[in-house]
Amino acid sequence: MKNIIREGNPTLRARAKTLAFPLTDKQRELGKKLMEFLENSQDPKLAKKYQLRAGVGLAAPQVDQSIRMTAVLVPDENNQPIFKHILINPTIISESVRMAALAEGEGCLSVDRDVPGYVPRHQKITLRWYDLDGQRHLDKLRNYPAIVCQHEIDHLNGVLFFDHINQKDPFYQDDNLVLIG
Ligand code: SB7
Ligand code: NI
Repeated sequence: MKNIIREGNPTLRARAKTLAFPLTDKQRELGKKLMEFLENSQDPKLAKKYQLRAGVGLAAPQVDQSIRMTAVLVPDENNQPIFKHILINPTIISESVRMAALAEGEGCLSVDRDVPGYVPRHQKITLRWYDLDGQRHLDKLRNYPAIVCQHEIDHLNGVLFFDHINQKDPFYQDDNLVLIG
C-alpha cells in the first residue's frame, strides 16, 4: 500500500460510490489490503522497515479508489483489537448530541502537516455496515472507536478532519464537548 494519495488530490474531496453486492474479487482484495496495511503499520518492526506511520483506519479513497469501503483497526492498551473490521457502505444511523474530541487532535495519512485543534465528533454512534460477504452489522460505539469511524466515514464523503476545527479558536471547547485521551 505504497500509494496513499495526499491532500490536493481531488479523489479526497469526492463523494465515494456505494458498493453493490456481491463485491468483485478486486474489491474484496482491496478490503483485505487496507486491513493488512493497518496491521503492518501497527507492528513496530514492520513499520520501521517500511517506514509506515501507524494507522488505526484507512479508507479506499485514500488509495485513490472512490468507493464506500474502509478498514478500521483500533487496539487497546495491550495491543488487542477492540474494533477490527472492513466496513462496506458504513452509515451512522443514530448519534449522540454529546460531542467528543481527542485532546491531542487528529492526524491523517493523507495530510502531511500538523493541523492543531479539537475535532468535535459525536461521542456515541450507532453504525450500520456490511462485511465483504454482504452481511449486515449494527454496532454501538463510543469514544475512540466512534471517533475513528467518523474520521473514516468522512473520507467517503470528501471531508478531512481539519474541516471540523474551529477556524478562529482551534481549541475552543463548548459545554457539550468532552475531551478524551
Ligand atoms: C486520529 C487518527 C485517525 C482517526 C481518528 C483520529 C486515523 C488516521 C489515519 N487515517 O488517515 C485514516 O483515514
Ligand atoms: Ni484520514
